Amino acid sequence: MSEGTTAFTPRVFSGIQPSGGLTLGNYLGAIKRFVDMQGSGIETIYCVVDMHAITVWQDPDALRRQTRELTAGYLAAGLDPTRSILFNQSQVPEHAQLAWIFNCVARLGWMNRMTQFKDKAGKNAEKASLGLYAYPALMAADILVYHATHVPVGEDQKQHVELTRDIAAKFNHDFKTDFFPMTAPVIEGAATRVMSLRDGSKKMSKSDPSDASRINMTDDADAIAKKIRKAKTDPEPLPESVEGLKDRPEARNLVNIYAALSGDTVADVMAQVGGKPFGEFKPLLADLAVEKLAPISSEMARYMRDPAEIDRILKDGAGRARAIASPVVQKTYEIVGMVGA
Ligand code: AQP
Repeated sequence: MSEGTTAFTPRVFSGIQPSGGLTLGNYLGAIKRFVDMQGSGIETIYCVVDMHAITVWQDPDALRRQTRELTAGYLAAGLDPTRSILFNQSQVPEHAQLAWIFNCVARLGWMNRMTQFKDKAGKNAEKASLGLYAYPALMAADILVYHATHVPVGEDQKQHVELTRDIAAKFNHDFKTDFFPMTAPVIEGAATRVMSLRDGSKKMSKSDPSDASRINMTDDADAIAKKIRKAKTDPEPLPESVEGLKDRPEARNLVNIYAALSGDTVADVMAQVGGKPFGEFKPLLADLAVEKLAPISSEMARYMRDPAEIDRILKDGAGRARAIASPVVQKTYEIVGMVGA
């Protein structure tokens, strides 16, 4: 990890929205890397960002279930709540407190450039919630309320982490301070952008209306094999080398998924499977996906049978998170000039 502000103690923060079931994209682009960072000797803080999830409509019962299911996914994939701080955002009100300050720092012009808002609001932006528009300022608060120096994310979140740096820089400049760090996005590995199985130009997403477009972490072996068998591809066999994947988005996506699941480089994978027809490659990929995902999904199911234990873990994590976040908000209020801070 590099590029983060050196004057600050390295600290990792990241989060996932409980806006649906977890996908293979969330696992490979985020959770698997969160787990890897847990052993790096740096403090790691991971969040279920429920306040982000409600920027689009969430049924309350579904939100409760998805929050616990995402927590179960974190735990089943290997996050250890004694080594990482694991909590849900709404239990730490300092995120919302700092977000308001950042709403007053961020400029409308910056927010208007956020591509995720444009994608999610679609043609009907007038009907989108104000929260969806302000989402990146809340994300900046999530990160900076812990003075996090590094944020592991998928490619799609890069622009939001850059905005976080802009907000920190403007705050520091306006108030003549160096209170907030310049956080670095950490976007690494073969699966920083896992694409839809139905359309190689769209990212795999939990809110895609087509279930066939994604592998869910709760899918059983049959469903995984079927979705991979039906994944859209072109009619040619796999190319012989990595360069041959360049203009073949669907083939490249499946090879990237294989590499991320196996832990091999894309070049190694191509050395093993280059030239094979999809009829041979897809069953290999399906077997690997089942081998890697089945133990996680059965662990998730085990955690979900004890929701009280999940809630206890989240509450404990929230207490530890607040111990870091509260002094940061107090100091921010003091810098801004709030009386009583
Ligand atoms: N397809 C993906 N490939 C790689 N990484 C991905 N991530 C999401 N999709 C992919 C990464 O997962 C983390 C959590 O994302 P999120 O749930 O907070 O929001 P998102 O990026 O909007 O994810 P989804 O699945 O597409 O959710 P919805 O459908 O609700 O919008 C992030 O690090 C993200 O980069």
